[in-house]
Amino acid sequence: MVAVSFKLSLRLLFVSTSVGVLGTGQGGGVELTIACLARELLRRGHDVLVAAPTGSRLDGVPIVEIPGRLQVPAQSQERDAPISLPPDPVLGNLWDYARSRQDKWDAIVNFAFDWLPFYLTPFFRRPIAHFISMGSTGDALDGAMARVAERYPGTVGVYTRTQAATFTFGDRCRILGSGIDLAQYCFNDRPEAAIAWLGRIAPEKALEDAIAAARQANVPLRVFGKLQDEAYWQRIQRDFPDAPFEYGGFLPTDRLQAEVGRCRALLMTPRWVEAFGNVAIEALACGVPVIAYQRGGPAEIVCDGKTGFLVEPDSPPGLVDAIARIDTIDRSACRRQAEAEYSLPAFCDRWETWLHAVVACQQSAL
Ligand code: HBI
Repeated sequence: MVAVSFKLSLRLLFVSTSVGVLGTGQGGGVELTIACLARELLRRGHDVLVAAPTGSRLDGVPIVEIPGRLQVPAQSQERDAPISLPPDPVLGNLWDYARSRQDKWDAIVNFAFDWLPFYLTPFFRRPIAHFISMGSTGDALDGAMARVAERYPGTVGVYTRTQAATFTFGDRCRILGSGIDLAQYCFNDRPEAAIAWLGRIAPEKALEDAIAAARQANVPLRVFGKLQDEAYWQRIQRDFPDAPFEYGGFLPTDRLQAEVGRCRALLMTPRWVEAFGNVAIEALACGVPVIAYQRGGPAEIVCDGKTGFLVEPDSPPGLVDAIARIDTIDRSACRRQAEAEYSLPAFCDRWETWLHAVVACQQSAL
């Protein structure tokens, strides 16, 4: 007789992405996911602590700060790149912290898109739920992820089906979707002329396509997000000296949603398989239609012709054509889609079910 105690409230240690200090935008969309989930799980009575790089701050979320050098972003590496760690790696220090305190937690939740936590999984006594926040970027990491998906079925979660399909083990991933706290986003039905672009300013996000489209459509473009790649930003300034765009900085949610809500549309121009695109549901929550390349997560979010337009990837003229038609979209339909599909309670329900399964499965395996 195996006594499996089904505890209603879980003790969860979240281990953060290793490329950014939480609260600065360096961690990209997964930062928003960590913040929303931690707050909602705490509200529901679970015990949650987030281990994150020194300097991390998330309102209402207990954080233990771990020192060390940030990891190089996986998407900046070649597919066949060897795994590398800087001296005094924050990634190593995060996982040494998790190892030394693992018995205090029912499960550890990994948010780092890195080889180490997947490799270390068999060395832990406690179950690790791995949340994968991007599509496949490298062979060595894919291999470590595939081994965990094989040996620990049900412990790997992703945002979308499209994202899962970029991995050989895609059929073993739990599709969790995404969600945001809609109470923080106000519906705005009276947009001004400008269109918006949100995200980390880095090559894989192809901001240059959005600027080219805005110039061709002769509409002002407002850019918001973490200035991640300085050289890339300089190239953009040099290549588009006369384009009508302005940089609004990386804003906290309350100010970002007010700025985006005033815009006629959000442009999403990912050069890569965007795993999800949290910025798309933030825009929809404000009633802002989304014009996106038909690629990755946004292709699963935008209802073409109803809450925005999906256009041929890497084609600024396609973006221009969609901008010309954007006023045919009913902005309240955008808000309704966010409420129907991306509410935080629904998202957190899916995560709670998943995490209980990960804990129960490990107990029965004892
Ligand atoms: N790269 N090596 C590495 N580790 C991460 O955790 C990571 C990353 N690149 C991007 C990233 N995380 C997040 O910005 C996205 O997952 C959202």
